[in-house]
Amino acid sequence: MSNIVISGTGLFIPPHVITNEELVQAFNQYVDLFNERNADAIAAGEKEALSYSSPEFIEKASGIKARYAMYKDGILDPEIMHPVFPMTEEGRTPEMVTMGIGAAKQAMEQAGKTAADIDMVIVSGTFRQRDYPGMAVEIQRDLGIEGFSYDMGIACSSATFGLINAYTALKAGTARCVLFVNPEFTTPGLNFKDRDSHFIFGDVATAAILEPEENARTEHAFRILNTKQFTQYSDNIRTDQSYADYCFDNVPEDRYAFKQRGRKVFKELLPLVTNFIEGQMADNQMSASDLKRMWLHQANVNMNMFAVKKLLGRLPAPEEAPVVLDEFANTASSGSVIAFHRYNADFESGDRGLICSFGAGYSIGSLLVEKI
Ligand code: CO8
Repeated sequence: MSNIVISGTGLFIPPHVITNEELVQAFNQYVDLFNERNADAIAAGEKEALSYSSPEFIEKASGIKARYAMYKDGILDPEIMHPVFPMTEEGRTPEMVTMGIGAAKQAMEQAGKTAADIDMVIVSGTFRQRDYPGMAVEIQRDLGIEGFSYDMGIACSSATFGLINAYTALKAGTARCVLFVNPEFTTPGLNFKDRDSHFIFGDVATAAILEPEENARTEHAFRILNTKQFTQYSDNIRTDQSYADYCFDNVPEDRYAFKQRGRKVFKELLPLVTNFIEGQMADNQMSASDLKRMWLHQANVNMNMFAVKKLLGRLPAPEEAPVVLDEFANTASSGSVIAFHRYNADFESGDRGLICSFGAGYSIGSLLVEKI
C-alpha cells in the first residue's frame, strides 16, 4: 500500500490586523457606555457593572498579541461590537469559500497540482456559513475540480481530523489526490462584549494537498507515518446556537457565541494531551525527543510550554514548538497547520515532526510526519 504524503500547504491571511491595544480600547469604550447606560440598575444591584479588559492580561494569560480579521470596523465600534458584512444569500460567495480558495490555490501551487489532478475536496472547519449546499461543493465548483467533496468539522480538531480523513480516503483508494481546505472565519462566532473571551480568536484559512507518495512532484513533501484521534465529551467549551433557534422565544443575544471555562479546560486538557502524545510516541517506538518539531494547537502559549516541558523533560527551544498565536491568536482548528506551513522548510530527509490539535469536544488529533 502506498505511503501518503502532504505535498503542499497554503495559508490565507485576512486583510485586517487587530492588535490587543485596539481591541481593548474598543472593549473599554463599550464598558464605559454600558456602565453609563445602566447606572441606575447597577446602583440598585440589578445589574453588574462591567470591568475593563487589559492588553497586559491578554498577552500574559494567553500569548496573544494580535489577530487577523476579515472585517475590522464593526468589531472596533463600541456601538456595534461584531464584524459587519453582507448576509449569506443566493449569488453571494461566503467568506469561508473566498478564504478557502485563497489557501487552496497556494497549496496546489506548492504541490504542483492542477484541478485536473484532484478528485476529492474536504472542507473542514469549526463553522459552516451555510449548511447546504456545502462550502466544499462551492469550492470544488469554483476551482473546476471533478469528483466529490464534503464539509465536516469538530471544532478545534477540524483541521487534523480533516487531514486524517483525507489520509484514510487515499489509503482506502477512494480518492487519488485530496484537496483539504480549512477556513476558520471565527470572528462572527465570538462575543466581543465578553471580557473573558473577546480576545481569543482570529480569522484565517489553511489548505493542503495529500496524495500517494509516488505521485508527488515536489521535494517538500512529508510522509504521514501515523495518525491518532481522541474525543471525550466536555461542556467546558460550548456554543448552543442551532439551525432551530427561530423556533424559540427569547433567544439570548449571546446564544451564538463561544463560551468556555478556560481554567478548567487548561487543567483537564493538559494531561489528556501529554498522555495522548506519549502514547502515540510509544506506539511508534519513539519518544518526543526524537521529534525535530511539534506543530501544536495554538490556544494558549503557557499550555503548549507546559505540555512540551512534560514531554521533553525540559523547556523547548523556540524552534521545537513554534508559536504563531502571538500573530494569529487562536484560529479555532488552524493553529497547528499554520505552524506546520510556516516552520518546515529546514527539515531534511528523515526528520520527523508532529502536527497536533486539542480543544473543544474535547478532541485531540495528530499526524506523525517525516520529510521524504
Ligand atoms: N482583561 C483583564 N482581566 C481579565 C480578562 C481580561 N480580558 N479576562 C479575565 N480577566 C480576569 C478574570 O476576571 C480573573 O480575575 P479574578 O482572578 O479577580 O477572578 C483573572 O483575570 C483570571 O481569569 P481566568 O482564570 O479566566 O484567566 P486564565 O489565566 O485562566 O486565562 C484563558 C484565561 C487565556 C482563556 C486561559 O484559561 C486559557 O487559554 N485556557 C485554555 C483554553 C483552551 O485551550 N481552550 C481551547 C480552545 S477552544 C478552540 O480552540 C476552538 C473552539 C471553537 C472555536 C470557536 C471560535 C469562535
